[in-house]
Amino acid sequence: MIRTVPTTPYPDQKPGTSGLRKKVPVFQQPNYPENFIQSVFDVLEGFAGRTLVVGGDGRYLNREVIDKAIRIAAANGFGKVIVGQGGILSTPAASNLIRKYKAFGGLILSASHNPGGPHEDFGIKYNIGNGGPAPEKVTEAVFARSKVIDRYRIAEGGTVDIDRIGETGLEGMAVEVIDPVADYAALMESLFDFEAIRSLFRSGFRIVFDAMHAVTGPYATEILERRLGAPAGSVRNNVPLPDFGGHHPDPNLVHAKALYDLMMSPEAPDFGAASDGDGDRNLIIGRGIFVTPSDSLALLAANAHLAPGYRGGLKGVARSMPTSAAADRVAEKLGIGIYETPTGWKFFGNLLDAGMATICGEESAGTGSDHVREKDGLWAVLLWLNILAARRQSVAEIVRGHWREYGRNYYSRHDYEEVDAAAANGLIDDLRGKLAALPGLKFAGLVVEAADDFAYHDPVDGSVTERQGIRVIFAGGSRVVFRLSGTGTSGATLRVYIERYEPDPELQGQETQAALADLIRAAEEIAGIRLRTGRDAPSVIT
Ligand code: VG1
Ligand code: CO
Repeated sequence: MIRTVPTTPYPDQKPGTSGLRKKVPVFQQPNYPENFIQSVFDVLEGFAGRTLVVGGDGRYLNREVIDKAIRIAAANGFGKVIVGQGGILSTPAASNLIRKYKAFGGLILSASHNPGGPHEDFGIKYNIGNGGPAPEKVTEAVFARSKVIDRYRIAEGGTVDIDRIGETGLEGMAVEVIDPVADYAALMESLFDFEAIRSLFRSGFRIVFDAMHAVTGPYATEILERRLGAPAGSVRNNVPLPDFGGHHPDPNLVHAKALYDLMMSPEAPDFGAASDGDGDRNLIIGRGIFVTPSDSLALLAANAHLAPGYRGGLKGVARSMPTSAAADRVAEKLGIGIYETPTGWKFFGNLLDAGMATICGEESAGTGSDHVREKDGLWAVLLWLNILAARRQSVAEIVRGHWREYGRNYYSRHDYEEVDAAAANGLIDDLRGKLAALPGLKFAGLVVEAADDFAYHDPVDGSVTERQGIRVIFAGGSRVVFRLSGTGTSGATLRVYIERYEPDPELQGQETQAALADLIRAAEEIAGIRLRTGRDAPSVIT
């Protein structure tokens, strides 16, 4: 039976950098997910009879919200829902399904790298027909709608069994439960030289992939162990758990420390990698060497032609503004376009659709290409493996060779998490207010050459997105960027991004924080972080 249920709006359903993210108890309020999902459908047009892809990263609330989403979709007139078995779909796999089956769009349930469980985070994101996150004009419309919504429609009664593969129905809508891995694995086989990677493993090459008890477990086990022949046990923590085993499924040097320590030890395998809650991020560590995501983007762009899917070369490279300029030098050498976008994958969508960029990346451990419209953790791991299989050099040799050729961009991000929101906003507002006065001033002995608040002019649709981060630029391309996170769920998170270019191979072997020490002091002098946040040190350094 289809019912129209009266409801009252919640004022806080504003989608952030990637969708609506809140604590689980917030999502457990009466009608909270219903309001948001109905608000999404209310602003969309033309989906009657069309397909919706639904799936999530398996975190706490995943099943409940999937059941609601299917019922609300049926009541609103979708023709079909495609859902991953058990409610599981990684973010890139969902993007692929939307594209492959020409769905109208998809709902992805995840809070990505944020922790899960009854007191942790949950999230809902709407993706459009190109497979990518909805652009700002859609998310803004959803937010506006959520503030006035007064009813939602839902199909009640009947069961929706998301555990049995096959097609059933609900109030005239088809519900197809599919294997979450099969289509994605096939896509990867079409892009990479699986035979070359198999022979790399046969030669004794060893990998450890940490799925962090998140969504990539089943994907990595199928692809790395079953199809590529990595020894059983190469994929660790491979069972998705609703609370990720109590850890943050964030593949960085803090939350994937066990992997990092292994890779720095005498027992290190050749290659270490990890992915996040929803499978769109990647961490790459060679034996004895961590590869920064910004460097990884540059390296993948420089070597992508070694993989069959990119043999014809790249159309262009795009990176988010805070990502280091390492990729710019590769694009310059290849003679292809380089684009600088605001933080968040949704800004790459137009460039990918228009055929202006092939590979995109963010400093936050996200890389991907035009094969889907999301960043893709396992894709990055497989491209690395394909490159290693073709070059038969170690990760360290490849990285150091890259620095010698292009120069090294020392890079680090300092996060101050859960700081007082008013203090964080005040810090950014004050910086904004004094931008014009900064050029020519000296901080920690470094002279400011330019300062601005990044604004993006989309070259495809002409839209302008302002206030995307304060950039303070010093001589030689060194810079410090300040911005506030759009994905945190408590207080505010201040991110400070620090970068310095070093062309001289003799000076490329320094420890990162030491190499950036002057810039780190300059950032403190410019923004007064300690005084304003009351913090002596960042909560996370990556
Ligand atoms: C962070 C990252 C950003 C990324 C976003 C979503 O956003 O900095 O680069 O796109 O998370 O990643 P913010 O606003 O907190 O800095 V995920 O893995 O949530 O999809
Ligand atoms: Co993610």
